[in-house]
Amino acid sequence: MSIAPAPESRSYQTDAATNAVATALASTAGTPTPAGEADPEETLSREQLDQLQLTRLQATVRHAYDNIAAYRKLYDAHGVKPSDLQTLEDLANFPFTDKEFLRAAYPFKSFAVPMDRIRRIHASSGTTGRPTVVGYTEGDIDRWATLLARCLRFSGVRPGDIVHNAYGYGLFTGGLGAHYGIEKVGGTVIPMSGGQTEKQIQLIQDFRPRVILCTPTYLLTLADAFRSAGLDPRESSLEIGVLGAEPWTEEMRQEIEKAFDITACDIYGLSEVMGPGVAGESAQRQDGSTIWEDHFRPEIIDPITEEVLPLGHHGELVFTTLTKEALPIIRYRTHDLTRLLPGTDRPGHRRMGRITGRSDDMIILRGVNLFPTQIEEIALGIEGLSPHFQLELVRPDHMDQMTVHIERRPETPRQEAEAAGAELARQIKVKVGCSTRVAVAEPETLARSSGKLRRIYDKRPR
Ligand code: DLL
Repeated sequence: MSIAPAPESRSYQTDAATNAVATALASTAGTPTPAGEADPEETLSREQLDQLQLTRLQATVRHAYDNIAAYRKLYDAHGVKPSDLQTLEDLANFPFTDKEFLRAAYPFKSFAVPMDRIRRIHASSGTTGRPTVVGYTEGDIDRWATLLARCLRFSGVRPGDIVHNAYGYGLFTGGLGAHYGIEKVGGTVIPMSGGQTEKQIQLIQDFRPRVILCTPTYLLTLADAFRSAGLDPRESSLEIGVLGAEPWTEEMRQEIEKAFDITACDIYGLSEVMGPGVAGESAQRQDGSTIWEDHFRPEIIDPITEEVLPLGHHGELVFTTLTKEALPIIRYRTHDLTRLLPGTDRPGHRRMGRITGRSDDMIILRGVNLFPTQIEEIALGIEGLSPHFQLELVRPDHMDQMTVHIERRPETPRQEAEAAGAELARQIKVKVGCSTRVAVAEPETLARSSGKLRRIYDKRPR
């Protein structure tokens, strides 16, 4: 592994304008909130949020332009400047950014503050090439913990709760991001991290946490491990799961809730924008994650034409951060496909629908577009099939073929499971529009993951 060169020495703006930005951002550091109550900014009306967003957006764009060479270059090339941002709608005139934009600034050139103000680094692995590096100031870390605490509270977590944190610790934002939020909400954190499944079971039995944080697929792995140990997961102390980091369906929520007899809520986020806690779900409503719009401005765009789409339309989620000091990110293309919905429990803040997939996870099979969540949804509606499946793609004789490898449920006899597999193939053909093979596998034979699960094994020649 190569050692990154020291960042070039750069000068950072310290004029009155930037000081004003710092003051505007600093004023957002977390205000302690009594148990169960909303932060004052959580209850702002849409009009108040629009006003707040505009002020923070103007400060963020100015901050990025003044302190990050890549933004200055991008905006100069596009002929836009911070002062062009007079209304929220003006944001649409600014160019998008993406993973490549951040990678080109590897490792630290995307930071808008001097290195001595960076308190923490995380990185998202990516499957190839350089990781995407993200950095946080002390204020960023504090705001992150506040938002995470907000999500946890929204999902029913209370001060005094013991919280088993099985998101991976390390460069991944899940573990540490959740950790500080649990402390901030007044909970007791068990910093378990991912993996060591048997140990997880032992600690859940002994420490009796009320809440668990992990990916939805890992919670299913834990359910199986409980049963293998002769224990009933429904008898565990767990009452709430705050689950995210990978796409999951309503059918999966029901599967998990039934397995553990818990309330399962969604939590969404991505490293480039902050980490977990960009949006969280109300335990009362379970109607999709509410985006914390005092800190993030979401947009939905058509991924092909890049046109901004109205509320309710399905497309690619784009985020602009409003209070980030170290790594302001403007119009960042997440590749996550979903739609924006009006606010409910927090009426001013919009919600997001479930992520149906990532545009880079879309399988194109003989011209038909397909996402693993579609298979999950169909499979979980068929008795005898488990939620453990993988999609294998091959191309013999220049013809794409997909096989769904799916485990039967342990209590379902082989013959019945085969019939269920044939039913799965039939329903995929009817609902998705493509022919697939289904291979029914024995229980606990397909790969499990302690974090984000890989569903797609694409073996087609590039
Ligand atoms: O996965 C942050 C996170 C950690 C979120 C723990 C929730 C819980 P990244 O590794 O950068 O960050 O991956 C971000 O994961 O763009 C989505 O594709 C996916 N993702 C995250 N949360 C959800 C969710 C973390 N609730 C990428 N539903 C995102 C669906 C999700 N997909």
